[in-house]
Amino acid sequence: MSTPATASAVRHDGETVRRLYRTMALIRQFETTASRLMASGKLPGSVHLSIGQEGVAAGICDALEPDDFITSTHRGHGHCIAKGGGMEPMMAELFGRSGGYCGGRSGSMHIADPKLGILGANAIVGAGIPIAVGGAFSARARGTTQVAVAFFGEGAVAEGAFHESMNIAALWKLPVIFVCENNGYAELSPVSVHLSAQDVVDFAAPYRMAGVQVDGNDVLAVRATAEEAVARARAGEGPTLIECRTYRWHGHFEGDPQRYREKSEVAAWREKDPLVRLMAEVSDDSALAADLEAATAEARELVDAAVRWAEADAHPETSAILADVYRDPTGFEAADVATERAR
Ligand SMILES: Cc1ncc(C[n+]2csc(CCOP(=O)(O)OP(=O)(O)O)c2C)c(N)n1
Repeated sequence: MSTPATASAVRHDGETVRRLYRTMALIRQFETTASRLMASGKLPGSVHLSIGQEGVAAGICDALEPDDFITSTHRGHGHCIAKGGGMEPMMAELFGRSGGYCGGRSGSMHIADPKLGILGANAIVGAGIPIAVGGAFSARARGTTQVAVAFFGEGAVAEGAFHESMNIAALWKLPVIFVCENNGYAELSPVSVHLSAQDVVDFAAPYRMAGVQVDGNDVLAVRATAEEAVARARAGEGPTLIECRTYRWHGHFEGDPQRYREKSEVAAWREKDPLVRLMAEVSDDSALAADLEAATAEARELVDAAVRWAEADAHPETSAILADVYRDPTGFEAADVATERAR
């Protein structure tokens, strides 16, 4: 696995370390709280948590600009938070309340906020990948410097959408970054039984694109890898496939009895906690370490406040159930053309 040279530079940049840790702490706190709420029966539907994988979302999104795009998965809270998602609308969406990002109609797996460049989490495995390629194509067509990131698990690598997207993105040198969070399992199946290649990064070569495998629990290495991929994309040099090796501490979904893996395996990965690791990296700088401790307390307060906000929020009206599903075709073309021209 490679550790880009710039990782060591970032290691000494206190502001970047603070930002990365703060993002990871927010994700950890948000999801730990979601787990507790789910267990106590307060959340409807189902949630899939990324606890243990925070280094990927934080490291990749930190290298992006606010108007860059991301697409996400059924395990997408971390990606949305790292791209700037607010605690209150995120939490309200999990509660199914009207102040949620999608008016309480999407639940955990479909959070979207186009204003933040979040083109949507997606419960269909692999479905976000071509959407990110579309975002990159639109950036090219509009002449902007935006890049698009597709987050997906290694389970999506077995889908046709992944290969079609890789092919066209490489052929057209689109500004897109394919970020595979390889956590070793697709639902209950280990990689060894569902994927021909054990290293997802091996799929970069046949599509003639840059490929990097990185330790996903080393947020500084992820950040540095992302920076290089973003620079490549913005320079018109085409896409990059980044395989981040990581692990989810919780089951595939909350309540999953997890009979498919050994407790010792989970315990070994918990030892590689990305937050503890970053904290250890800066332990010789007591002021910085104290700031990181404070970020944990701050994250707890923000998430607790978001829970109170969401619980007090109203349920959506039943009559709003089809809102934003169908677009009124009246005046569609004229309005769209005017918007595009005004850009
Ligand atoms: C097209 C499609 N096939 C199957 C499923 C059922 N399913 C939901 S999550 C999942 C596993 C996904 O694994 P991976 O992409 O590795 O992501 P992870 O859960 O590990 O984050 C499957 C098969 C689905 N949602 N969509």
